[in-house]
Amino acid sequence: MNSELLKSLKDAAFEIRCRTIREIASFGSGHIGGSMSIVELLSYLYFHEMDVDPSDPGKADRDRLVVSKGHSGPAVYAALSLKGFFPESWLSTLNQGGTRLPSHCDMTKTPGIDFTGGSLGQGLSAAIGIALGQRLRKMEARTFAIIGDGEAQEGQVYEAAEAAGAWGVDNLFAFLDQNGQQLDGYTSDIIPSVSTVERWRSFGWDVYEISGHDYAQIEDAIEKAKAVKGKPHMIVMNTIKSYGYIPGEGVKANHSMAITKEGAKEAIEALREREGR
Ligand SMILES: Cc1ncc(C[n+]2csc(CCOP(=O)(O)OP(=O)(O)O)c2C)c(N)n1
Ligand SMILES: [Mg+2]
Repeated sequence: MNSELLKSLKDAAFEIRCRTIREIASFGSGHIGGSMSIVELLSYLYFHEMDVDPSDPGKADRDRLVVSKGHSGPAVYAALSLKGFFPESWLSTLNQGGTRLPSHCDMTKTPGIDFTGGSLGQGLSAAIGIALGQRLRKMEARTFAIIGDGEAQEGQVYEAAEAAGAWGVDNLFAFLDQNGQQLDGYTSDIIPSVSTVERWRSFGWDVYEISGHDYAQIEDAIEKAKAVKGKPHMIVMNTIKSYGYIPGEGVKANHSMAITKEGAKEAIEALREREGR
């Protein structure tokens, strides 16, 4: 990856993280863990990979992003505001009465959101339908989807996996946020699972395993995946839940946390210091 692009993506990620922390603090609590673990991916998709236009969010042949783990809304909204889909000031209304930014992503409320999440397990199925629709209409557009590793302990995900593999839905690029935790504990304590890579391969997918916090690895996996035809693509991202909200890193059950306005300032300063900004 060229150094100019890398710098611009790192700057975007830092800004998305700051906005996410402040946004959650404006409500007082929220889903910080699974928001922070996908920030590198969101910045890569919105600021490099995806063909989306903030001035025309409903454009029919745009790329789509299904954030199936819809509780990561705060980070998605931070990214959309930075991209220009709506003003940054909306972020301080997160989850409050009358807001256009509910705690879980809702495509009927927020410009730029392509899927209504909240009930886990369904997004990959929806993403397959969207990708097939693009294919039927002979569009160049792609569908991207983000699912959680706790979410991937639900059966519907594997019905979707099997169907997409069988149908060779190669304009579908899915990302598994393998942050090791679900709502109140470690995924391995809840269901110790077999290798995710082998599992997805067995369903006929084109599979990669990377660090989800490393832009060069994200780029490499997506570029390789784009060259593979006839199979859906799964990029398993090893991530740290709450990455960049330092008080939550390494904490068990850091899924949803209370953050005060003062705490937000301190957390942003700590991140600034760690990143040498
Ligand atoms: C069908 C369904 N069951 C349970 C929940 C409650 N719930 C919300 S988030 C969550 C944990 C999700 O874990 P994971 O998919 O790993 O998300 P992440 O770690 O990325 O936050 C659960 C169980 C839900 N939203 N939907
Ligand atoms: Mg998880």
